[in-house]
Amino acid sequence: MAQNSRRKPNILVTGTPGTGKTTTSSQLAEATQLRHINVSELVKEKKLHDGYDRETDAYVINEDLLCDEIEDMMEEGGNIVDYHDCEFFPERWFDRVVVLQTNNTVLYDRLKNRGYEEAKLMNNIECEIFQVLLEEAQGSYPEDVVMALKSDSTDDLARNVEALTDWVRSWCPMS
Ligand code: DAT
Repeated sequence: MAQNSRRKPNILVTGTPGTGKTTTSSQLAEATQLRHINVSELVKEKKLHDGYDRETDAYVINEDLLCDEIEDMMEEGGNIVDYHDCEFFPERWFDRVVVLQTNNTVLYDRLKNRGYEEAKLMNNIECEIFQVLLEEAQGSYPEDVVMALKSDSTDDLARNVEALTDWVRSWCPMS
C-alpha cells in the first residue's frame, strides 16, 4: 500500500529511555484517538523476542516478528509507535518521526528513580549526550519527517502534545 493511501498518519515517538516517549504517546493518543503501540510492552506480551539478556537487562527484540505483528495496523494508519530504536522499521511506515530529548541532569534523575543500576544509567546518559537517537532517525528517515522536541518539563510535555495534536488534525492523506 502506498504511503499516501493511509487515511490517518503514523507517528514514531523515539528517544533515549526516560525522555518521555510513553507519557507523550499516551497523552497524544488520548487527544487524537490514534492507537498507541508501546513496543516494549507488545514485545513482552506477544513474546516477540529471542529471550532476556541479563547484561543489558532487557529482552532481545525479534525485529522481524515485531514488524510482522504490527504491519497491518501500520498499513491501515493511525498509529503512534513508542520505542527507543528507530532504524529497523520500514521507512514508508511513518509520516512523522519525533525524537524526544532531555537535559542530562533531568534524565539522570528520571532513570535513577526508575531504579536503573549505574552502568545502564550511564550508557543511557551517554546515548543522550551523543544524540544517538537523533542521528539514527536522521539516517533512517527523510529530513522533513524527523523532528527533535525538548522534553525536560511538564510544560514541554504539554507543548509537544499540543503541537503534535495540531499536526495530526491538519494532516492530509494526499500530502
Ligand atoms: P520513556 O517512555 O521515554 O522511557 P516515560 O514516558 O516512561 O519515558 O517517562 C519517564 C518518567 O519521566 C516518567 O516518570 C514520566 C516523566 N516524564 C516524562 N516526560 C516528562 C516531561 N516532559 N516532563 C516531566 N516529566 C516527564
